[in-house]
Amino acid sequence: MEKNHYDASDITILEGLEAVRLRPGMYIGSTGPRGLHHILWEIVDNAIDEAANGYADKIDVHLYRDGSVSVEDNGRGVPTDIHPKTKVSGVQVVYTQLHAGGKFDEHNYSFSGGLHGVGASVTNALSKWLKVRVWRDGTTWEMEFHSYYDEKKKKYESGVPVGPLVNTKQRTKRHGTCVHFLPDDAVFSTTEFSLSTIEHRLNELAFLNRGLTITLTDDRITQNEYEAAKGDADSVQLDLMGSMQPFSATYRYDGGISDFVTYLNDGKTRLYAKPLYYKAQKDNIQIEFAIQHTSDFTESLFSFVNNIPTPEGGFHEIGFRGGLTRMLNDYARENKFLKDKDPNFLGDDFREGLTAVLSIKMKNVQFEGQTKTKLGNPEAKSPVESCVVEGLRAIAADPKFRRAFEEIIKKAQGAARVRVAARQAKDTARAKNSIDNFMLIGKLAACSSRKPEQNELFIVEGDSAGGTAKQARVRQFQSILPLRGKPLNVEKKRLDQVLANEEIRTIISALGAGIGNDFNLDKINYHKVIILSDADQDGFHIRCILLTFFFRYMRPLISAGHVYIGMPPLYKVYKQNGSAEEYAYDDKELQEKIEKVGRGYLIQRYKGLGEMSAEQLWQTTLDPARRNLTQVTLEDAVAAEDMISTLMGDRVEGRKEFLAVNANFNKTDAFMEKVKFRKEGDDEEG
Ligand code: 1YM
Repeated sequence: MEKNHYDASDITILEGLEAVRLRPGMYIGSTGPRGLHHILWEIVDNAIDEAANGYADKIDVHLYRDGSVSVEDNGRGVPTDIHPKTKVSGVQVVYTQLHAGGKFDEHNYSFSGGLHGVGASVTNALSKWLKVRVWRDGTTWEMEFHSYYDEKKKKYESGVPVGPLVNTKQRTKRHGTCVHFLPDDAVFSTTEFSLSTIEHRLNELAFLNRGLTITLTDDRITQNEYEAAKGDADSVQLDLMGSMQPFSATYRYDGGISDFVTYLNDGKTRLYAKPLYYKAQKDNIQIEFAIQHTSDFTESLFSFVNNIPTPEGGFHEIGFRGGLTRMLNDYARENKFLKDKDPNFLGDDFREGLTAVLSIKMKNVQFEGQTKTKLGNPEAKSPVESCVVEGLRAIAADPKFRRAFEEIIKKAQGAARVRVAARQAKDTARAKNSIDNFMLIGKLAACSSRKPEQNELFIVEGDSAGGTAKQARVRQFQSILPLRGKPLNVEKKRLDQVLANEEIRTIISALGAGIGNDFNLDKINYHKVIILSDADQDGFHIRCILLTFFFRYMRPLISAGHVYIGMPPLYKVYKQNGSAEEYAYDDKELQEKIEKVGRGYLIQRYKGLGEMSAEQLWQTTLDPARRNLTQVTLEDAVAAEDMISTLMGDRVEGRKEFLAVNANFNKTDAFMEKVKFRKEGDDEEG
């Protein structure tokens, strides 16, 4: 391993990589699972850019059993000629210089660099080894880099070339680039790539890059194991091939983001057959959108800037919404859906049941917001707005789409009618609020502190468990709100019906921050809202209903990380004589605790929270020092949307199956897989 740099010109370069080693967080955000995947996205981004520029149409991602990963494209191949300024090969520049500069990043690189875009050299700096193979000019080139501890210098050397770029002289007609690397376990807290994260992102990239074929292979798991994990147990026994073959999948969408919308609306009742799609370039911004309305009542807009999701929205979304409202109001008036004396529809009316994907590409993006996923470029607004107006006009002019626009207007008319009714219901609810506050005195055991940052609201299933929790809590900062029955399933209800439900109103007034568009995160009375339900089907259902409610009507509460799941233990392992007492939260832990307690152990299985004494409930579930809380995050709004409609929506069959599979929810929880959770105190989500 003593073969160091072979060329003097490496020195300055390597100082850059050293900085990356020293402060990985500055370059990739964290050294947790997010950062690990980030270094993969850097490489994938380069391949995507090559495809977006029209030089490649295939990308293969391969996960290996040794923890390494490779990305291959069939583009031009990273340049192999000598870079005039640094006097080393293009390949070496790309993998050893931060933000590969010089002649290489003038034109084509214009659209990359957003959340990612720190460059492939960062991947190299944080890998044990990285191997590049380039097929270009009829031959095959190879170069390898490694990171190691230098005993003499007493420090880490990162991303050092093992040798120069070599022309292997293997003649080939191929062209393209393959990058294979092993993330350094000295850098990352975990080096295990998540198949579901990668699947999801590659699928998304395939939607966003129409016609591009992306394949994913995972040697770590067989096709059968994958299907079994997905719950497709029946097909497993039959498929002999699948028991040997590694998991692999191909993503390709010739309909691009129109296919994306179709996918998002799967299982929903669509108001017109095909999504409406338009693409244009305005003021150096590439804009495309696809929309389709369903019979649902909520809006799902998924926006992207340079292929990066922007769940926090920003100026492009503002432009999109503005354009939609303007064009559709004009259309409604021109076609006499609105009489002269009628007021315009509100934007909300046109967005009821709307599923939309908006994808723009622009230079110099500025990301803002809590998670840096909000577009902060004001200049994006007006081009997007005029593109939407122009696009929808062009589509509406085509007689084929006449019915679609009629349906959209009809839907808006319904929404406007309900809006007026909801306003009245809300006023009633508000008037009733003072009454509710009285009722709450009996129901909500409020804490004494007035500091929302410290305060916790436990929403507890059942009056009896609620009573125990009231005894067990620390009065100063813990509030208890027992829920009587199952709260209303909010998925298919309109706002006015939701507000008419007593349990829901109780939660709204306890939180004190309003609901829907009026929801104001700054006003919340609690920074931890903890759902505490039994470890059985009913409890699981209640939890899902509450999460759906928060997802639909208080989404910022989830995105800001204020919602948690409290995990009561499933078992107590103890000795009759009281010399030992341990709690286990799942079956695996049960085995551990049995071993710990040793001979003569007894097991108590908790069927519900109500079976616990106040003392036990405090020790296991309420005490911040000992409890097991999982934070709910909206890592992935698409997956959440999907799961919530499987659980609660039209697809009743899927829901039954799901509940049956997940009856033991502390152990295998597909919901948890989809709507990602994180443990209290973790630095990031997985
Ligand atoms: C598996 C990862 O990196 N492909 C890739 C990268 C580049 C090119 C082609 C490329 C770009 C340009 C010209 C250009 C890169 N080149 C550079 C740099 N796949 C992967 N495919 N010729 C080839 O942008 O002008 C950085 S990435 F800087 F060297 F041009």
